[in-house]
Amino acid sequence: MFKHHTHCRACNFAFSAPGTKCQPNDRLIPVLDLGVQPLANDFRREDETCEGHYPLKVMLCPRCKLAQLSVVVDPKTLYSNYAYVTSHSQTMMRHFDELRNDIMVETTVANSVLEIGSNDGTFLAFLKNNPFETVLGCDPAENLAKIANGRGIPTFCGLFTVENCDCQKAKDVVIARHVMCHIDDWTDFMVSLERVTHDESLVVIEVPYYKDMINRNSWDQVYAEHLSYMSIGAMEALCARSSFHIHTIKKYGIHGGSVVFFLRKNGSVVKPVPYAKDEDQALGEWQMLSDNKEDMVLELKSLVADLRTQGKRVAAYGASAKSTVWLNACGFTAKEISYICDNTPQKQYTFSPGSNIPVLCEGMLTADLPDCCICFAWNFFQEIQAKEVIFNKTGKWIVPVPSVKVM
Ligand code: DWN
Repeated sequence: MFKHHTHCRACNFAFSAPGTKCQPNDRLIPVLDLGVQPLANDFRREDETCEGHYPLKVMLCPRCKLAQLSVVVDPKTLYSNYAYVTSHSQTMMRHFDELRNDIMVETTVANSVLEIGSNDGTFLAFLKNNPFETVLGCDPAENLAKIANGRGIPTFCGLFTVENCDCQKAKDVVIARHVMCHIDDWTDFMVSLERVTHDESLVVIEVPYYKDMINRNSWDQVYAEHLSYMSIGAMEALCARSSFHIHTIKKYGIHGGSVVFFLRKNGSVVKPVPYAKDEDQALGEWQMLSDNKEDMVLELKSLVADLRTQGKRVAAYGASAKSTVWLNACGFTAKEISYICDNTPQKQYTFSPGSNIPVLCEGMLTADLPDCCICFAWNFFQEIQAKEVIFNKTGKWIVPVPSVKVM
């Protein structure tokens, strides 16, 4: 199930849905089109049916320049039983440490924390008694909320909405890591934030930064979960119609480049810290990304075809959401890519959405030693390469982002 997106979720600019009569400037501007694709995390076992395919098109708001998908897939379809689990990698733990330190720089009041989109509670477990006494999670994935509650991280299983958060007490810190861009109704989101915060609360919103996507050619972060591709201007437009303002901004390398917006309530005694604004070249940047996407898909297809002609065996590493986007954009199946190695139990012994390439455990790479391996978890490549010492001796890595490269 999906619906057509008809209002910019940042500045609320009303534009006409496809097929209706409208003036040229009141329509979202199409900037990147990946055709029709399966849901990026719809990893299913042999006897399970997939959720189907959906349009994957990025449009740009002509007013605030927020890039956003043309359709919205029902969140219950996407998240009730979710395959993505927060990484336990050293890369992620270093990021948690840096983010926790930056939160503590911005606030002295840190007894209670709510995390929206808390997944299996990994980040909250990191923050518990370090320094937060009270932690609470909120996540719509029943399978992940069960894990979090089982490990002693109290987690409300449901979407973060006004209706669901009324019962919550105000928290000193509210964190939303890589969840805001998954949310359709930002007006409801900001009102919900107001309900769960007090006058001096700190809100910490981490999202992929669209300029890092442009600079790293990471068009593979476009999939049905990512309804919006955040810019500083879009957050400013949203805050302008809310009771929050941007206190400060910090950028991080995690997930291919992310930005954290530290928000505070209007009227807070803490004064905002000046930050650099986006230069507005969004239309040209997205059009360049779209052109680069075409070239990169052709490059990977022709590289894999050449390797197969030479009789080489090609596998992949990291059954990421990004891998699903690549595999479907290239039209690969198990004929081209034998399997994908992955350390997520929820994904192992399933099949990649659309390509039906089997997902196997990490150990398969050393056991099988293919000639080449495409790392679709390119954002963790250094850490992955460092641990796959046997494969490094005999095989070749292919890293597809920011450009298709044989390492
Ligand atoms: O917004 C989102 C981002 C934050 O994470 C979610 N919508 C979905 C998800 O995107 P992703 O699936 O592209 O995320 P990752 O974390 O880049 O995926 C990495 C994949 O690689 C995971 O399936 C785990 C796997 N992996 C592995 O097998 N061995 C990762 C590491 C570091 C490893 O050592």
